[in-house]
Amino acid sequence: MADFNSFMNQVIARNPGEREFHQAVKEFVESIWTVYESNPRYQEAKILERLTEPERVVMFRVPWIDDRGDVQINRGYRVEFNSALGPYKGGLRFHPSVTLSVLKFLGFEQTFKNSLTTLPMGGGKGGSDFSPKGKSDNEIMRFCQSFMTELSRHIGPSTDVPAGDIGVGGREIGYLFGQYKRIKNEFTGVLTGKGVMWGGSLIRPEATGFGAVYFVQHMLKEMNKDIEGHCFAISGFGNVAWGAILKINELGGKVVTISGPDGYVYDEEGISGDKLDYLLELRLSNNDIVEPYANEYGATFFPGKRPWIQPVDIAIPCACENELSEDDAKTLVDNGCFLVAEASNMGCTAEAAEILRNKIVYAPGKAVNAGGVAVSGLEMTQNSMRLSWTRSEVDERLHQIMGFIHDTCSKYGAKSGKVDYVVGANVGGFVKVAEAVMAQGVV
Ligand code: 2IT
Repeated sequence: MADFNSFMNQVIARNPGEREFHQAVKEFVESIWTVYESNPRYQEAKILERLTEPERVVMFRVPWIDDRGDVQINRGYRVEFNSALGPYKGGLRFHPSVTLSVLKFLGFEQTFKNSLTTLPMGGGKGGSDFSPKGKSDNEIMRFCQSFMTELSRHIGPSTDVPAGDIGVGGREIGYLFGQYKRIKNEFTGVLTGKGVMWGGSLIRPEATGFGAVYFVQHMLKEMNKDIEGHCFAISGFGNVAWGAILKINELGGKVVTISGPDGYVYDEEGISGDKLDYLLELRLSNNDIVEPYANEYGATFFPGKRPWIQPVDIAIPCACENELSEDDAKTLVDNGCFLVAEASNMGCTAEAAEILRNKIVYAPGKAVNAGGVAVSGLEMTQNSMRLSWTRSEVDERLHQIMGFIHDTCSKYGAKSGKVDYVVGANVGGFVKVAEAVMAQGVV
């Protein structure tokens, strides 16, 4: 008989010190355990042992020369987690917090997220501890070129298709793509998030945020509510926050917060119109601070604080893992927040997620933020067909996919007239991957 605690102990012993990876595996395995326990086929095939072991991990040196002429060394990674459903697919993160543990947790989660999208994509994640903060455009280009010089040996349009994540946007994808093309002498869909003039998909920059809001619309519909008239707290000020705010405004909601590593901004008037374009400027400034927004628009800046102390109806974390703690969850609930949807990956700590799940309505990142990778999947399709779809074609498919994901959550997470989105997303993502692994034999 399988035992959950001994399984987790094995995972911890095999991956010492990898806290984020342990956290992601624990949350996932806990919620699929009854399915696993009641399925001897999965146990005999050691499905969980196989799903928690990446198929391949590549780690490499990334040497580059800064503007002063000094040699700099960073560490590059690509975690190719699981290819049962398609080529490895997932973003690249450039941030000083990047470690093997972080990328393993992200690659693990990506596998089930990608499964939920209904598109044929395996799971992977990569990146570097490189910090774009304060770097010049030329430094970023030289770093990207050096990173890709090694990464190009391991990826390809039918093997592994990276994209952006924190610290990797359209500019970085451009430099990475250029170097790949130069090395391989091939113009292929090896990366997603490309510029629309050279193979990118319309709506990809907006997709994670738009998809998250479409998912929230479905959650609200279950409660006979909608976006209009509700007040939102958003964290972060990057690509995901931007897309989410854009869509919330369009649907009649009001967003009053954004945040950065320096603190959060409260804008009573709501973040809309020109203020949204200003977010894009802030990101490209490479300073990684949000305070200038407050100065520009006369909003209030709370240094060193997170936005979760602000009373709101709905909170959407859009920054990074473990950005919402147990205390934050309690404060949100006490202040009347009734829904939290993670647009960041594992945005809530395990303790926070537990509180939100029991007291209000909560959905995890792998369901909520899957719109980003879904439109990446659509970019791959368009690249294979060598044509591009219109904005409305892509948006319609994104809508449809977020609806499918919500249906899957409802199907597998139905619990006394409500939806448990953690169980729904994890079991829904798991069943497909597990069946594909079974069908493909011991490989
Ligand atoms: O976390 C994510 O799903 C992403 N960073 C997007 C991955 C992708 O391949 O578009």
